[in-house]
Amino acid sequence: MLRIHDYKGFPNPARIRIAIQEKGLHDRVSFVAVDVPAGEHKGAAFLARNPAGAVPVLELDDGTHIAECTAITEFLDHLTGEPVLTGGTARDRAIIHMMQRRAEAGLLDAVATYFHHATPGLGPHIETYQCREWGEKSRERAVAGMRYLDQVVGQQPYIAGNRFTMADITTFAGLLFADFAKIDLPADLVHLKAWRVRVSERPSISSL
Ligand SMILES: N[C@@H](CCC(=O)N[C@@H](CS)C(=O)NCC(=O)O)C(=O)O
Repeated sequence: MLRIHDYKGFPNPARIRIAIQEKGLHDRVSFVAVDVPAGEHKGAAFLARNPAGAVPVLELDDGTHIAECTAITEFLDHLTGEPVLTGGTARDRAIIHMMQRRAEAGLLDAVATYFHHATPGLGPHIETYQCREWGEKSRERAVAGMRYLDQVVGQQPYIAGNRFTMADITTFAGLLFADFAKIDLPADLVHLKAWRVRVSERPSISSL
């Protein structure tokens, strides 16, 4: 049995929950709740699993711990069936990783930086260093990221091409986090809005 240490409802954990559903792996995974709002992820026991102090973390039967959603998604995608989320050919894999990283750095992580630096974030017991200016700048970066991704899905059905992949999952989680942090999707980004409606209908996402 694989164990996922996470906190249900948070955006990065959502990435892995979507990947598990897409791959039909729900029967092979159990979830271990980490009390992130209480700061459990910054305690010694959790830091031994992931020194970055962040969820999700995948724990294998042999005790190996794998952090970072891209790495966990790679593992899950190769565990069973075709690697549909991370690509089968060198070209597809490269494009999916490139687009995933653009969505991650340009949207999801930018929203996270705004949330942790320019809002109360997870509270003073966790947000021990805040730089408001960098937080506000990151909000602008997140909106620029939305604009870029809107152009992308104006030209092709999904973020990395013609199929739903890990890059779509990262983008969806970025928009989820933007809602939570109260960064509105600008009204004129009609392509990204339509894409979001479409991917939200996937069982992996509608069942979140
Ligand atoms: N790059 C990491 C990001 C993980 C991350 O930041 N997770 C958030 C939850 S959405 C977290 O644990 N935050 C706790 C904190 O910032 O104190 C990944 O891909 O897994």
